[in-house]
Amino acid sequence: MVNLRVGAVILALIGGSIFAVQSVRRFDGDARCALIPLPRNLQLGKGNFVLTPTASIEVDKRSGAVGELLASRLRRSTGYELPVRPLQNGVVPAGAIVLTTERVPAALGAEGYGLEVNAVAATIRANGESGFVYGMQTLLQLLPPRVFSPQRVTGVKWTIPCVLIQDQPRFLWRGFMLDVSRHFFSPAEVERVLDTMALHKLNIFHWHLTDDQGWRIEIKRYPRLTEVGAWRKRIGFNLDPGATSAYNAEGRYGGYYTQSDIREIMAYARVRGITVVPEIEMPGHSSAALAAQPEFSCSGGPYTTDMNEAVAPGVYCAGKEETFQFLENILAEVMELFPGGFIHIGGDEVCRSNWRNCSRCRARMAAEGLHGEADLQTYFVERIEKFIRSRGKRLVGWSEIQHVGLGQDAVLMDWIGGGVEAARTSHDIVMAPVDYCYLDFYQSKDRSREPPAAGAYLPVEKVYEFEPIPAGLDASAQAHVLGAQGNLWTEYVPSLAQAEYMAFPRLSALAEVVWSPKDSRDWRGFQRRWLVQEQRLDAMGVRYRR
Ligand code: TNX
Repeated sequence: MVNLRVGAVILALIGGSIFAVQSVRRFDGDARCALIPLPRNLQLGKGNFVLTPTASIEVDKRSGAVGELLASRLRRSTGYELPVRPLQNGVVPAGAIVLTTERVPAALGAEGYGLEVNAVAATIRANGESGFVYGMQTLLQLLPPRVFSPQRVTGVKWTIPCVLIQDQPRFLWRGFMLDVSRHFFSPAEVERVLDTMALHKLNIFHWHLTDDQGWRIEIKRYPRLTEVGAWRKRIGFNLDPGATSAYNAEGRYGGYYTQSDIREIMAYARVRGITVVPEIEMPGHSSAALAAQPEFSCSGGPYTTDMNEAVAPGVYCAGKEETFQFLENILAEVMELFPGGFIHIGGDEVCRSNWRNCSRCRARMAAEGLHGEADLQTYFVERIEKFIRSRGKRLVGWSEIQHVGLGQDAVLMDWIGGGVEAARTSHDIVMAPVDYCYLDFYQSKDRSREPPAAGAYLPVEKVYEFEPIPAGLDASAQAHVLGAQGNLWTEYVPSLAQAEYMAFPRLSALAEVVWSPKDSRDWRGFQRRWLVQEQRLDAMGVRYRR
């Protein structure tokens, strides 16, 4: 048993006499360590560590940035001005919080951390930045929930129970997707979303930046994409125009992120251990781009962003060479902004009927020996994939790219199937099946008591039951399951308040699914711990569903 062995190593290192050796499940009802997601191994000791205004945060080279982040978080709620300083010769001052790469148990890997809290000090050990980020989140969750308040809180004794934790995630890809096209969320709102992700040790923010109803990313070479494509006449989707404040001076609904907004958000994400995966939809879901640049469609337009259906007929012309030049120029700017390794190109729900009636598309099919529009879609995605690969990035695409002869590096994101087949042909996959991961679905069967949502029903208990590894995969195919993510499509989500209502508690349940060991899953325990998570979210001002 890996857990026991690592636990024993840590105990040997610090002399574990105050720790009763008991499993994590025995303690998950203890409000003092109601952690979400549940750590791999937790032992609760006797007594507390008390954080005082004279404490310090001791860091080494790899932990300086996280140390600063921790200091600023603690400053806001406790009012303590804790100095962040280099750990001197391993000497730990009494009352300190220590973040160190020294004596890290080997089994922890890149994202793991150890946390040892005793009456004298709280020590996080990790191999690198992400481990420190997760150790910090656990430390914060062990403090009274009001530590998450953005304002100073008085009258709270800032104690942490003595614990010994060894933790690391089950999956590499622990994602959340936000659709900012159907509804626009400001940079400040996106950063709040990143805060709630960080709280849950989620590490991939999939940013759905373009779709039929709005183009949200500034592209310097094609300014019309945002001048035209970022705006629509009205909010649409039969929603109350007062539900949002995202209007411009002419009263048009929408908005976009400048490249400098994006750089700021990227920095914000990076220190929180979050990789941002941008999505630029193609060849379908592209009405907003075509409203701005109709010359890249088959018919020449016109196209509009003003539509209330999730699926619209906006499709790039696959016959014109200029289309590919246009998309590659866009992707080149996107890759500059997003240093992470993944570029999502959508690929879902392509209305191919335009192609059937287009002489250029037919000429392309003839020239390339393609039999019909489905083959043309394959050609399209393969061509873009080659471009992305030539720039050293990995393409990610929705289920519909499954028939494409993709390079080995491409990743399939399964929403309606295709994952099993892709994993069997040694492609990495991310699971986001509609049955378990669609956070735009109703949370209650009694729709009259819920805000309007997408058609289906997905209660939190069902999300909690989700198993990301599809049945029937052998061990080598299982290794291709990078992880899973929750998707928040926003046709019916016009505000951050409602996005939070749709996301929580379901995203908290999913965070445990992707982080915690499969055999530690315990719905009753999760419900008890959720009551404490509610207090943390209250302190953060997050408007979750009770
Ligand atoms: C399908 S999931 C879509 C989205 C919609 C969503 C509504 C996917 C790849 N495409 O465009 O917003 O359903 O639930």
